[in-house]
Formats: sequence, structure tokens, C-alpha cells
Amino acid sequence: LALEADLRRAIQQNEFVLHYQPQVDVRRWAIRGVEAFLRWRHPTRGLLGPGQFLSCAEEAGLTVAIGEWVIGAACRQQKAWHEAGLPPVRVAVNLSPAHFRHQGLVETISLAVQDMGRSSEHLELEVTESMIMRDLDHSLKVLKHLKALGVRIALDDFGTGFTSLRELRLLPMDAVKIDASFIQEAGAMEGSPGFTAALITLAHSLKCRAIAEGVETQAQLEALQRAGCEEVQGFLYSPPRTAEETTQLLTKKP
Ligand code: G
Ligand code: G
Ligand code: MN
Ligand code: NA
Repeated sequence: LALEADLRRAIQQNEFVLHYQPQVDVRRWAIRGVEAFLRWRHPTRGLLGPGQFLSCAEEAGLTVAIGEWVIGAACRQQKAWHEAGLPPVRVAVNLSPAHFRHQGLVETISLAVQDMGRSSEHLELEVTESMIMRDLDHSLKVLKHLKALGVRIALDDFGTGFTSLRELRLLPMDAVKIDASFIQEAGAMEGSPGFTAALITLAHSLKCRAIAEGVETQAQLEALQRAGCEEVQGFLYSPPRTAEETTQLLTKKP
């Protein structure tokens, strides 16, 4: 496959970049964190999103190499923002299932956070229920090692998986990300916000911060504020932006 050869070259030629989407405090409307989104500046096809190449990377066995690049790049960006004197923000990175299973993951994270210029709690790792439930016992060990490094864990796509509530209580998470479908479904927030509010209450009873994803309207924001949600992420504040644009956003008064 042409794309596969391109991907191998992309890693060597530094064709990947990270874009960042703010995670905003709902009360103070200040940026608390940013989620890193992988982009590929393909020499002929233009800017590609993960949906256009990650499954190919998976088949080619390249997800670990790409994941290691993402973690390194996110931590280097942290360091750059730190050295520029910007106020601290969390940087969240999405882990792939293959990277989460990889035995070198903890070492990779351990080395990357040492060089970040911020304490390790400023790196948040986003994992999904399905990636954790493949082998719960092993996942709990990995999560425990990661927590011992001081990094934070966020459960992505919360509410869309098959994890039982009993199993959810075992996971050492710091945040849950309420999936955009619970925000955007017709009436999900405006008409009958009870279900989304219950997910937020569940997050709190798991001692987690709630981050709502895909927040696009003022009405959704206000309903989330009433439901006690801590942070929102979505087009209402900003889509994912380049590192330079994100630096501008972070430079504005918080
Ligand atoms: O904004 P975008 O369309 O790029 O995001 C598409 C999906 O790709 C999202 O589900 C997001 O979690 C995932 N994604 C974005 N960046 C990364 C990454 O660096 N690694 C992995 N494994 N997934 C990512
Ligand atoms: O990692 P995750 O699967 O949560 O990725 C979120 C995806 O949703 C990314 O592709 C991101 O670009 C996209 N996204 C972010 N904010 C919004 C939003 O407000 N509305 C919509 N429709 N998509 C969003
Ligand atoms: Mn995510
Ligand atoms: Na998500």
C-alpha cells in the first residue's frame, strides 16, 4: 500500500504535527488544559486527520512508533510553553489500543515527563473503555504504574462502552470525558438534561472531573454549568488549532 510506505517516511521526515483543542473551565471560562490531536502534513494529499491514516498505521504495526512521537511532541510543547512563561496547562494525549498494550509504554511516558518542564500531573492520558476492558487485570496494572509516575488518566468516550459500574469503580481515573453524543443529541441538554446530568454525577461519585465534549452552543454550556460539569471542550470555545494559534490563545489573559 502506498500509504504505508508514506507513513514510514512520515515518521522519519517529521511530517506529523499536533493540533490542540482547549478544555475550558465552565465558570471562569479559562483554559485548564488542551487535548492534542494528531495531524499528518502529507506532501501531496494535504493535512490528514487520524481517521484517514491510523487504521493503516495499525495494520502496518506503526501505531507504537507514532504514539511515541505524539507523547514526545506533547511534552516538548509543554516545555516550550513553560519556557515562554505561559501559565501551566494540562496537555492530554489520546493513547491507541496497541500502544496501551505495549510493554514499553510506561518507560516512554516516564522519560517524556522528566523533560517536560512541568510536574507530571500536567500530562493527561486519554484511554477508552474498550481498550481497558480487553484485559482488565493487565490494564489495572498499567494504569497503576502510570498513576505512580504522577500523570493523570482520563476516560474518553465515557458512556459509550460496556464497562460495568462495578468495574468503573476500580479504574484509577482523574477525569471522565462525557461523549459528544450525550451533549449533541436532540434535546440532550436543552429538553431533558437529566441523563447527561446523571453521567456528570456519576463522574463525581467516581471522584473524577467531568469534561463535556462537542459543546457547540451557549444553551448546552448553561445546562452543563447547572449540572455541575467542570470543563467543556468544543467548537463553542475553539476547534483544534495549530500550536502557534494555541500559543496565542494561552497568551491571552486567562
Ligand atoms: O479531530 P479529529 O478528527 O482529528 O479526531 C479524530 C479521532 O482521532 C478522535 O477520536 C481522537 O481521539 C483520535 N486521535 C486524535 N489524535 C490522536 C492520537 O494522537 N493518537 C490516537 N491514537 N488517536 C488520536
Ligand atoms: O478524542 P475524541 O474521539 O474525543 O475526538 C473528538 C473529535 O471531535 C475530534 O475529531 C474533534 O476534532 C471533534 N470535535 C471537537 N469539538 C467538536 C465540536 O464541538 N463539535 C463537533 N461536531 N466535533 C468536535
Ligand atoms: Mn480524546
Ligand atoms: Na472522546
